[in-house]
Amino acid sequence: MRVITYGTFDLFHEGHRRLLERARALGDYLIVGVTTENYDDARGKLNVQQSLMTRIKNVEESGLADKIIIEEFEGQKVQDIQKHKVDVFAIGSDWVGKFDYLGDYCEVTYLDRTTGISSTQLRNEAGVIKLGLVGAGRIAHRFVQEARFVSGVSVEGVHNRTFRTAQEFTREHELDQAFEDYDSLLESVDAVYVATPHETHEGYARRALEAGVHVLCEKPMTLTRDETERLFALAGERELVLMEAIKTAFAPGFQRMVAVARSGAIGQVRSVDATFTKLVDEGRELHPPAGGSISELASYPLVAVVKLLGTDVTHVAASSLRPEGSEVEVYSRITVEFAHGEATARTGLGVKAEGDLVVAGSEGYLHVPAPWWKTEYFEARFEDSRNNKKYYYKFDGDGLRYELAEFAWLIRNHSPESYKLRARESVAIADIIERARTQARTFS
Ligand code: C2G
Repeated sequence: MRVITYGTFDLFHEGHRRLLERARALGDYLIVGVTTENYDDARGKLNVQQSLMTRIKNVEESGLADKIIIEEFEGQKVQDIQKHKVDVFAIGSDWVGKFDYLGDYCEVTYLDRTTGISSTQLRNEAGVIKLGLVGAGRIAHRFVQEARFVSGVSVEGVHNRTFRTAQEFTREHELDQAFEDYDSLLESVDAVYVATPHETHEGYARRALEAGVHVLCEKPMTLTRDETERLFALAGERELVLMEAIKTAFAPGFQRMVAVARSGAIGQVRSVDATFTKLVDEGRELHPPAGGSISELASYPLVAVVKLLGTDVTHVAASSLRPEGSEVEVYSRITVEFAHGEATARTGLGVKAEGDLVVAGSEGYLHVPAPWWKTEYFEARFEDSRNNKKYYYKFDGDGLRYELAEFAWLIRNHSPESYKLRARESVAIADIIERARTQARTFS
C-alpha cells in the first residue's frame, strides 16, 4: 500500500513527526509532499519561516519518508495520486472534509491532529511582534482585519488624534487599549503602522523611530523627497525597519509581473503607462494641505514605474486639472523620463478612466487590466499573437496582509529593507510626487 501526505513542515515538531509515523503505518511506502513558498503564498499561508530546502531536510531527517516530492500548485494532489499510484491519502484532522474529493482516486484518511503544538505557536514563541496603530480611519479598519491573517503579529492598541475615535475603534476590533498619548503607545509596542492624514505621517514616523520603534508608514510616506530621505537615514542610524505601505509592491502577482518584465520576456522595457482613478465626492482627499489625485493615488502607478524602469529619473513633468471651485487638482498626468525609457502615470479623483497598466518593451508588451494594483492576472503580448501568454496569481482580501507579512519578516530577520520596495525606490517616488505637485501645469 502506498500512502501520500502533504504539508509545509515549517519548524518541524512533534505533531509533524507523529503525523508522518501514523501515515506511514497505514501502508508500506510513504510519499511526503512539501509545499513551495509560492504555493504557500498562493494559498494564503504567509509567514512561513524556513526555506523549502530546510523544510525538505526536516522531513528527510525524520527518517519517515520513502520519497519526498514538491507541491507547487493547486490541484497537484489529483495528479500526484495517479502518477505515483497512491492507495491512501492521509492528512491531519484540521482538514476534515476538505480533501474528500480525492476519494475519486484513492482512500482518504484524516488523522487526529496532535494537540498543544503547532508551527504557528513555535513562530510566536520566537517572539510576537507587538504592533500599534496610529490613526483610526478607513484604512486602519481594513488593516486590523487583514492583520489577523499574519501570524506572529499582534495588534496591541491604537492612538488617534481624537481619543473617542480610538476608543470606538478599540471596542469594535476588540483591541486591548486605546492610547490617548502617542508616547505611551510607543512605549508599549515594537512597531507602528502609521495611517493618519498624509501631512502628519512624517511627524508620527519620526517620533516612532526616535523611540526605537519600527515603522510601516502609509503612502505617500511624506510629500517631499527631503523628508523621506531623512526618515530613511534616521531608520538606518537606529537600525530600524522603515517601510512604505504601498500594498501593490508586495502582492505576489505584481512582483511576478515585474520579474517577467525585467527578465527580458518582452525585450527591453521602454515605456510604462499606468492609470489609477477613484471617484470621490467629498472628504479629506479633496482638500489641502495633502489632498489631490497625486498625493492620494500616484504612489500606485509610480511604484510600477520605478520597479520597471528604475530610479534614475532624468525629467518629470505633469499637467493637472483643477476645475473652478475645487481646492485641489482632481486629475493629473505625470510623465517621467529615463535615459532609456519613459512613463506616464495618470491619477483621478474627479475623472474616471480605464485603470490599466501597459509595459511596452522592444519585443512585446505586458498588459495588466484593472485592478492592476491588486495584480491577479496579466498577459504578455507579441507581434505574433501565437506567442501570447497569460499569467494568473492569487490576491487575497484587501492585500494589506502581504505588506504586513513582509514588514514582520524584515523585523524578525533584522533586515533593513525589502527588495520588493527599496528605500531608494520610495525616495524616487517621493521625488516624483513632490515635483509633480509643485511644478504641474494646471488647467481648469
Ligand atoms: N499536524 C498535526 N498536528 C499538529 C500540527 C500539524 O497532525 N499539531 C499535521 C497537519 O494536520 C498536516 C501536517 O501535520 O497533516 C503538516 O502540517 P503543516 O505543516 O501545517 O501543513 P498544512 O498547511 O496542514 O499542509 O498541501 C498542503 C496540505 O494541504 C496541508
